[in-house]
Amino acid sequence: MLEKRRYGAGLPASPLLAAFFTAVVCLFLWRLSSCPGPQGTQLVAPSYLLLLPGNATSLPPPYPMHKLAPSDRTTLIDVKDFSFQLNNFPCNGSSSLLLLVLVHSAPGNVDKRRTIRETWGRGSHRVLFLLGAVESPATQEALEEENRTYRDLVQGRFLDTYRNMTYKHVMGLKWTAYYCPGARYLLKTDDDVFVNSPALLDFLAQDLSPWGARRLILCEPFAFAYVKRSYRSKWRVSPREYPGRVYPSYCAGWAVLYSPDVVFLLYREAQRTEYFWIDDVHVTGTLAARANLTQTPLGSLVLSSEQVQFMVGSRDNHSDIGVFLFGPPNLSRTEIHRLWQVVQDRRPAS
Ligand SMILES: *[C@@H]1O[C@H](CO)[C@@H](O)[C@H](O)[C@H]1NC(C)=O
Ligand SMILES: *[C@@H]1O[C@H](CO)[C@@H](O)[C@H](O)[C@H]1NC(C)=O
Ligand SMILES: *[C@@H]1O[C@H](CO)[C@@H](O)[C@H](O)[C@H]1NC(C)=O
Ligand SMILES: *[C@@H]1O[C@H](CO)[C@@H](O)[C@H](O)[C@H]1NC(C)=O
Ligand SMILES: *[C@@H]1O[C@H](CO)[C@@H](O)[C@H](O)[C@H]1NC(C)=O
Ligand SMILES: *[C@@H]1O[C@H](CO)[C@@H](O)[C@H](O)[C@H]1NC(C)=O
Ligand SMILES: CC(=O)N[C@H]1CO[C@H](CO)[C@@H](O)[C@@H]1O
Repeated sequence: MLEKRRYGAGLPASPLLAAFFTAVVCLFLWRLSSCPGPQGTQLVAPSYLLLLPGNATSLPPPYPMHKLAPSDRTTLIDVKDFSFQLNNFPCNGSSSLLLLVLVHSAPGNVDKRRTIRETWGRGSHRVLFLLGAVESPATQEALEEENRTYRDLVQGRFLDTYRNMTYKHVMGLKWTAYYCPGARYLLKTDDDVFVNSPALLDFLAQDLSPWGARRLILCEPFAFAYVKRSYRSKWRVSPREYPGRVYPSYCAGWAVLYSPDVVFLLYREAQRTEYFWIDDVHVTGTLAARANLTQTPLGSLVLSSEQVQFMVGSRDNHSDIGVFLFGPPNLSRTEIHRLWQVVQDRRPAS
């Protein structure tokens, strides 16, 4: 049933197949005992599990909401009177959705949001933009207008500043747990990233599983990253904020794919863990470690900046570059439009 697909320079097929079968075996073992972790085997066992039709319904539900505190709904980490200023419910009324995408966006990035809506935001997946609060009433008025037009904004009552990004990330997990528990996969990304959404949907359904997964954090992991102590660094962290010298292994925040059980585990951990402002370190590193979760590398399913320049600079469809799922971060709107055009040209018209 797993069709062998060529991912160009991407993940080779055989480790994926191996991952798939190990996952199936693990799934059988899971209910009898616990699955062997990477430490228990010589092979690098995948840290995630894939679901099959028969298992999808027999496993414990990914969102045991009763395990959360009674005040959970109105709490966001240390904010005790949390609420959504703008909210939308695109998942109501459909019990299953393959992919939900939550895009971190700054309130002023109206053009970046428009670019995503015009390009990779289109398709059978759902895309929402996560925002914090703004101080200017005029900006808020503009956001409400944008919300009425596109119905894709989620705004929380915390100020949208870069030291508050962990609120945004955890708000995304909260939103998913409360308002979109049927989504099989959650992608967290940023508004300057290109997501090859048609290829990503194929990858989820054919190379992972259309019924979803468990314990999956798919991303570009960083291991042994030193805590920056230099006063010149934008990412300077004081010893009081983070006493350790090295961060736990964590994901580059611009493309992180979560399975639903992971969304819940990280959310629950976040709600009872002290705030730390570098959101990718905190959520995909510190909290993941506390929940015994490990990251799976995306490998070469990500385009390099050189490949983007090459694709943006010439006219053909670049079938030689092979399948990729993400462009790198910090892309301009022109680059995103061009990549979308390439992706459209490469796909057979349907
Ligand atoms: C969608 O469902 C949520 C809870 O599941 C509810 O709070 C919300 O009011 C619903 N919205 C609509 C528009 O149906
Ligand atoms: C945002 O848009 C949705 C959909 O049009 C609407 O139901 C909701 O009331 C809007 N929220 C605000 C605060 O304007
Ligand atoms: C967010 O950031 C601002 C300014 O950096 C700060 O004053 C505020 O306390 C932070 N937290 C929340 C919940 O808004
Ligand atoms: C994580 O694993 C350790 C050691 O195997 C165990 O003691 C701990 O209870 C686990 N924590 C969670 C949240 O599963
Ligand atoms: C992002 O791209 C701009 C030009 O498009 C460049 O000036 C800037 O240095 C880049 N930033 C990072 C962090 O790469
Ligand atoms: C892409 O270009 C190659 C060579 O120019 C061509 O053979 C191929 O059919 C094109 N693919 C699509 C989907 O247009
Ligand atoms: C534990 C469990 O539910 N296993 C099932 C997983 O799915 C396969 C295929 O549908 C079943 O044969 C197993 O019984």
